[in-house]
Amino acid sequence: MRTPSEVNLSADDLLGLYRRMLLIRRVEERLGEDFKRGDLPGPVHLYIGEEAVATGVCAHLADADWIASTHRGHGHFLAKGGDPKLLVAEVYGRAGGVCRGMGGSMHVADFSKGILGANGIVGGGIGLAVGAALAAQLDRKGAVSVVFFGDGAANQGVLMEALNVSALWKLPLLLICENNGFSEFSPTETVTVGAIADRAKPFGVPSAAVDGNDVIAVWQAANAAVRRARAGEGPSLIECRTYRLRGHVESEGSFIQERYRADEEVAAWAARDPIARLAAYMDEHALAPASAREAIEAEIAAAVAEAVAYATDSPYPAPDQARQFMFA
Ligand SMILES: Cc1ncc(C[n+]2csc(CCOP(=O)(O)OP(=O)(O)O)c2C)c(N)n1
Repeated sequence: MRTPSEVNLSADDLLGLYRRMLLIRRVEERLGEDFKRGDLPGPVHLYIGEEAVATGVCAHLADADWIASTHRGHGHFLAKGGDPKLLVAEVYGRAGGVCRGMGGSMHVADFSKGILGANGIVGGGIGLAVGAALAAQLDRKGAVSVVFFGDGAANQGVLMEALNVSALWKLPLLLICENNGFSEFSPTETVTVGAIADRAKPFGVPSAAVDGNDVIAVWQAANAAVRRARAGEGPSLIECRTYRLRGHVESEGSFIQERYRADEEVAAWAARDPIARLAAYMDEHALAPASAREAIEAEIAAAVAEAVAYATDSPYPAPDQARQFMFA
């Protein structure tokens, strides 16, 4: 990691990144426990281990900017400023959820926060984000559009279409690939050839490959790409190498018996946990006392408890509403 003088982030900025990553982590740990108890109405794909990507990118965004997300979308929602109460209630399937409990984990969306939604279609967010980038360009207010997608989604043809049209029209778009080494249970190298970052090259789109478990590295790469997009210079692709510390989906133990990754591999990535790494960086450079992080931990524990209480108190949607709100 770099020295603080090389990093244009204050101690408060770093604590802000720490707070956001920890919020994602603690909310999702709770959802994982809820799933294990059988309390959730559907499956959840947890983002635990990948928090630095959404956090480092969304730190540059305002409500007027857009993001489109994936089936692993809770982290993007929270990083973009989505309300944890509305997220948890949505995952619980309650009427107080951000989509009235009718979307669930894979469809958390909040247009008032610029969140176009999680997405059950692998690669589905890419086209949505191109559309939002075109709208932002036509609006001329300097907004940008960001899509998060997995390494598996990088093999969908829509990525090439997005690179082509966004380069041609200089759209304010960030393509953020979260390369966590797997598509479901297939190691990336068994289904993907070449470096994903290189896919931008033939289109003349700048690209970078960064350590996706280093929130400062992600922040820096996203900073350059967002500035470029806001200046009307067009799209960028950033490949963030990261790892999901949990399964593909929390229910996977019920349908996949064989091990698809070694304990040593999981342990090696756990040792590169993005949250612990940022804490170690702050300690190493005496940027914030441990007590500041303890206060954040307590603040987040309270926020998670509040979100769970709000969600638990919220009723299920009325059955006769099942076909309402489907079209706008
Ligand atoms: C178009 C489409 N094809 C297949 C699936 C089934 N599917 C769900 S998640 C997934 C793997 C996605 O891998 P990746 O994009 O790398 O994201 P990750 O789960 O690793 O975050 C697949 C194939 C789907 N949801 N949509």
